Amino acid sequence: MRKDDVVIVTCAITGAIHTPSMSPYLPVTPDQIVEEAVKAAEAGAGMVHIHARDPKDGRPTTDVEVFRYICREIKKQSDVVINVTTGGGGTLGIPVEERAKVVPALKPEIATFNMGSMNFAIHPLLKKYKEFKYDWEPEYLEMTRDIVFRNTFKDLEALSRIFKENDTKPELECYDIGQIYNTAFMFHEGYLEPPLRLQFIHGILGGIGTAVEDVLFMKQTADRLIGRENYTWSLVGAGRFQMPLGTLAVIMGGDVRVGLEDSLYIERGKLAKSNAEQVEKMVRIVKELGKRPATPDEVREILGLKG
Ligand code: KMH
Ligand code: ZN
Repeated sequence: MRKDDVVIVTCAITGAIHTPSMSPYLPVTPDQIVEEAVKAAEAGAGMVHIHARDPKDGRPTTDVEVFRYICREIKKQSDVVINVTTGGGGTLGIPVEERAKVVPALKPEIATFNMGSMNFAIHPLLKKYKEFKYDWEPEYLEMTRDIVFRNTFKDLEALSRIFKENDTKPELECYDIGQIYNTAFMFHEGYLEPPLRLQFIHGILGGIGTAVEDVLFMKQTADRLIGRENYTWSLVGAGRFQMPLGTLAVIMGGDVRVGLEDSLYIERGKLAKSNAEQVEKMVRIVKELGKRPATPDEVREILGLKG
């Protein structure tokens, strides 16, 4: 039985949204990603969420060997739970088997499982950031105007098979209400086994917004369709909603994700100097609210990971 004063703080280290020119603190080489992950764990993150980037130019990649190196080096220094992405790098439009090949290759304890097709646009960042070090950066942002982040039911079925075969726990990423319905469908049809792990992602252009009502709507819909006893949940607030919505999630009894994947800032107008800085801030908030961050072993127990 989970203690209700314990909160899982996840740190998403680099992601595939931000590009190297946007912040000098965004880790892009494998060694930088490893170092940031280890420091985030030392600051109180019980889980780190990992994307890989091309060591040459920081472009997101699905190269399994880069993931293998990053995971191996983190494990040498920390027992933090490693959650790898199957969300895609390089282009969000690539087929699901390609995006998920890291699962059979590394058999991670937990990995992301995106719950539906949607627009997933980051091109508005082109207005904010005008100077780029690499040519791929503006092209990558522009591309998101015209691609669909594809996760059809056939894809979801394929993914659920891949996760089961490798005993990897799916973290079910829901960016909008319809994806809670998709999750409930997949659960009731037997593709997903309880206890489910959901993550509500608020503030991606193409998904649900960042109002308190939006969070309540996601949570209440999940309770109604899936059943409170069948899942645990975490929340991501994108951009400037990272800390406020994270705080709301902690108050509501959920878990929380921070990290430079989701926001480059520590406060309005001030870049975060590291992932650990954001973890420290969230851990301070968690403690102020009378709770504490879960250790990696508590994360394993709460989520039922293979360890
Ligand atoms: N980039 C986040 C909004 C994934 O990696 O598959 C969602 C995410 C999903 O982290
Ligand atoms: Zn991610």
